[in-house]
Amino acid sequence: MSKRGPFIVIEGLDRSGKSTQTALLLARFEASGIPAKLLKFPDRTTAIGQMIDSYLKSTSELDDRAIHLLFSANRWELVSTIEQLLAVGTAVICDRYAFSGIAFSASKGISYEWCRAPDVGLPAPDLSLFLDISPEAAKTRGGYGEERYEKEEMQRRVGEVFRRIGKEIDGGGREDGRWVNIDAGKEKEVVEGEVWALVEPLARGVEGPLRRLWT
Ligand code: 2DT
Ligand code: MG
Repeated sequence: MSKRGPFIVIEGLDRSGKSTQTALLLARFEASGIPAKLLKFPDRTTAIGQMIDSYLKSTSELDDRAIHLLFSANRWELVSTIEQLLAVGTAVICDRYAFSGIAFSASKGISYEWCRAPDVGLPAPDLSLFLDISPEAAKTRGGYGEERYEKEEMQRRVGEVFRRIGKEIDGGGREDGRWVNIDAGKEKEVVEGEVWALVEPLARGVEGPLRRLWT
């Protein structure tokens, strides 16, 4: 059986270097001659994504559960794209995924189980890397931006939920892939090396079917 592409998710707090690291990872794949595609959630280009974008920029208001479901729908509308890419052997790198969905909404006080439900059954990453940075270190990188959620107290709570998600995945067998916390406070080159060391064993393809999240 031919191998499918690996599905790699990079999660992290604001200012953790997610955009930088996902771009560097894509470049590593390209330099190795391995086809790869970088996706980003929320994907603000779709109709649903535009609603999310205006919510994040505070030009619209939405009920906490309604926006949560839009974030999830924004992933479901990309599922066939992800599946098709993986099937032809292309690596898919995602900048944020369902774990951000849970972490941010649960931080607003919605129950963890309610937050997880709409994402049950999504393609499961083969590897999830969490770029962890303290709010203090984030501050030294120029602080947070203007968007909703980019506040120290929110980021602190979000980090706690991310760590809970990671523990559950590590303790929950293989269905949800593997979760690794990375200290994103280090130099960008160091973080990049750690990321590639974890991704490289999967880079040329994965045996076996794509798993489903939390099933
Ligand atoms: P970026 O700064 O990465 O564009 O993210 N978010 C993201 C959620 O609340 N739920 C989700 O499901 C996802 C994917 C995190 C924009 C903000 O959107 C938040 C930060
Ligand atoms: Mg942001």
